[in-house]
Amino acid sequence: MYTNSACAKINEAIAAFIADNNHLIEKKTYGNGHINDTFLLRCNTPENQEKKYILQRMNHDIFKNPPQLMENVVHVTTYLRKIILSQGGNPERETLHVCKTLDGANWYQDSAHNYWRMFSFIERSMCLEKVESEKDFYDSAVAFGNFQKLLADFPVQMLHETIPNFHNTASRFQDFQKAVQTANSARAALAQKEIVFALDRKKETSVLTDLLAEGKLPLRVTHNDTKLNNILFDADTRKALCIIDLDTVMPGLSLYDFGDSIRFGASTGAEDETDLSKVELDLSLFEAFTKGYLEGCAGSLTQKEIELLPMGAKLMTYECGIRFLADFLTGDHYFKVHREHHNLDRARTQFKLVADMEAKWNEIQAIVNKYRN
Ligand code: ADP
Ligand code: GN1
Ligand code: MG
Repeated sequence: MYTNSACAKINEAIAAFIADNNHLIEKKTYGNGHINDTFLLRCNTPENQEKKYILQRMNHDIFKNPPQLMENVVHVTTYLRKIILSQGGNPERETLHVCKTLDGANWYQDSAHNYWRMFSFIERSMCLEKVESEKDFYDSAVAFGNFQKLLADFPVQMLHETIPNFHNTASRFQDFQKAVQTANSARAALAQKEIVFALDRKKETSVLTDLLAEGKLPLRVTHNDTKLNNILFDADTRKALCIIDLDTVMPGLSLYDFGDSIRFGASTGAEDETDLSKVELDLSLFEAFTKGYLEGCAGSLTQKEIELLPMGAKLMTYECGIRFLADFLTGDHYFKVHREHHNLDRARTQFKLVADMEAKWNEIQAIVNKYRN
């Protein structure tokens, strides 16, 4: 069982990764991820140097097979490391480095069955929780596009599917319908308007998966969780530096990566903003990301993919909304929540954005058309 109190085992995990002659100066919770438990460790080495690490307890309720997940992460980072080196880059900063346990393994299972992993902390980097300038967002787009391009020849058969049907919106819709049927009635009453909004859009849920099945969209190796806080920026140059959170790197559609970035970064409000008047799609940010993503993919996207970028944005936003709402209706077991009705607030921002995308559909398409050919 994956429980919150299991972090009591953190010292056991630290001892599995860090040798006795390193002095632990500090450990603290870190970052704003919704899924794993992330800690920053500061150590003093025997040479009296400070070294930082990111220690994470992987959420094994969500990722059912953490050893397979770590196999993916090691394969992908080893592959990226070689390409980055061959291009004259610095792999220590431009991709994650998985630290081994003292026994030489890529992960550790503690006595309460929690799975842990450790990464070198990327120094002089920063993580943005919200877009602060068009340039930041453009840079993140180039980096996510480039990430996909770098993995274009990665041997797909080596990747495990860490969460099956992760961005299969039609299958997410079915899960959502089940959540509505089994919902806590008080919560369902609070979310009536949102439930109707979600059910009304059933028809569109299979648009992308149908095109994939018909062979009209190519399956690629994609990141699948391209929100802005899954990229580190160089604190000195403010350039996009390293794509992190590789837990869901799997075969997918380019539209998933494009769409998920838009839903998080091109919104004028935070993902959990409660004042919905502050939430809309910023067309300038949409344009900056579209331009950057196409540049990062460097001509590898097909005309069909480009044509469907608006649909990718809308469906990823809608999908995230129904996932938040389903979690709210069934008791908040998936996404970490920090206040009452947090997941409902999150679902509301996603649906507000979907509605705004629908209202601005012609403008969005015009922007994408501008960058076609
Ligand atoms: P989650 O899956 O819960 O979102 P992430 O892997 O995204 O977890 O990590 C959470 C946060 O920790 C990130 O948003 C980032 O701020 C920070 N982080 C993760 N890995 C590193 C790293 N190697 N160096 C520096 N910061 C990191
Ligand atoms: C989760 O792990 P994190 O916080 O980067 C989730 C994404 C959602 C996102 C919403 C494995 O991402 O799918 O889009 O929250 N990750 C997983 O903020 O479910
Ligand atoms: Mg993350």
